[in-house]
Amino acid sequence: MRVVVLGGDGYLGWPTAMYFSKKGHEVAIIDNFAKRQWEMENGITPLISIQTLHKRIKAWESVSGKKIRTYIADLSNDRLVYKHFEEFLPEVIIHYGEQPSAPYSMMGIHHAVYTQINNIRGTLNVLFAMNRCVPQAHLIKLGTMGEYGTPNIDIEEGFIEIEHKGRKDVIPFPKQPGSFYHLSKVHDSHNIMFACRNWGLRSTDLNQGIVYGIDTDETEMNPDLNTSFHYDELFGTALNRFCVQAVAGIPLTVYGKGNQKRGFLNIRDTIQCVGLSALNPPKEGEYRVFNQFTEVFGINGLAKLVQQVGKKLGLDVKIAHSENPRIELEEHYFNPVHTKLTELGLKPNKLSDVLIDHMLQKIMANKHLINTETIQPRIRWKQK
Ligand code: USQ
Repeated sequence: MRVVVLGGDGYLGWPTAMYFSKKGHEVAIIDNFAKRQWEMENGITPLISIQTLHKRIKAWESVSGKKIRTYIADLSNDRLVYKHFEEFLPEVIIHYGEQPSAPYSMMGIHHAVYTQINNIRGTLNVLFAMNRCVPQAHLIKLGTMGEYGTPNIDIEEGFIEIEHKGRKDVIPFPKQPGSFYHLSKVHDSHNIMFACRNWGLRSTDLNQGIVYGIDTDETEMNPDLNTSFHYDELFGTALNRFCVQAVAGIPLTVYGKGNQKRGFLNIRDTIQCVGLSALNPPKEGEYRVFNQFTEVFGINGLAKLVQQVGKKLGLDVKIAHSENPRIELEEHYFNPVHTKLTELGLKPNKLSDVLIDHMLQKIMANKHLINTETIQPRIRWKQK
């Protein structure tokens, strides 16, 4: 298959591109290096520095013998999206090319507006370009479990059957997202569903949970193939942050009571889920939603796990509950359905002591690179 990875220079995009390339697919990356710019804007870097995309691609070619094509383009530029789709003619479009951080989107008006314009416009351009150049292609779009929020009922997989005044219908599950970033994904979902219904496009919207992990099989092949592992307030997700804090000797930053529950998955499972989605495309005109996570954890539980595993490695890990910088429920019901990817054959890499041990050891080997100034949360959800 010809597979294009939008945002192929990122934390998930780069390992995804290598995975499909290794499987023998023809792979191209489209990226504008926006993530590297957001890092510079905020004075943050991944823990282990990553190579330029050009060097990564060369390193990949030397270990795998396979070429990955690159197009440097901003998805906001519709002409470039059309041009590159016309040239590469992708059969599968994997779309990670968005601003992915909830805190970044909550920094203020400019960051909120930027996040929504960047994400929604980029996705609209992809839909129009797909419709014009490759209407039979399959769009695999990274959405988020955060689109649903934390309602007091079971979360279904995209759609819910409702009986109202004696009539029934299956409609999109209600959305109650918790940040302007998560809202951007909701708006994308509506636009994609509309394009499928109107133009007959096909798409899988992956409502992904919180990803953790440093390595995939491909990144481990050569240090120049590392992916960007963040631990700062903006781009570091909870468990990744806790592991770095444990090594740095900083009390784990649990926000509020820590009883917030979320769906989590290993970075290896992101790749596996995207792979399964690509191999099992939807029908023409079909818009489907998969809830993409493997396990539910409470934030306190994760912090305790890191503390326990850290202790075995001689780390004295403390846990500190700080005032929650976000506006979110700290005690809530959370029971999302997630069977569709399992039905397609997903074999989860579940969180274990061994895995946390592996992450902690890798971080310990790079302890000197930790910038402790970027760890404490500064962005508040409440605007003055
Ligand atoms: N949290 C802490 N301490 C921290 C960081 C986070 O207690 O140091 C808590 C947050 O308050 C929240 C939970 O952990 O309750 C998750 O926060 P997060 O920063 O790990 O994840 P989030 O902001 O929700 O966003 C991440 C990704 C985003 C993806 C989303 C999936 O950055 O791209 O869409 O996870 S989900 O959360 O399921 O919507």
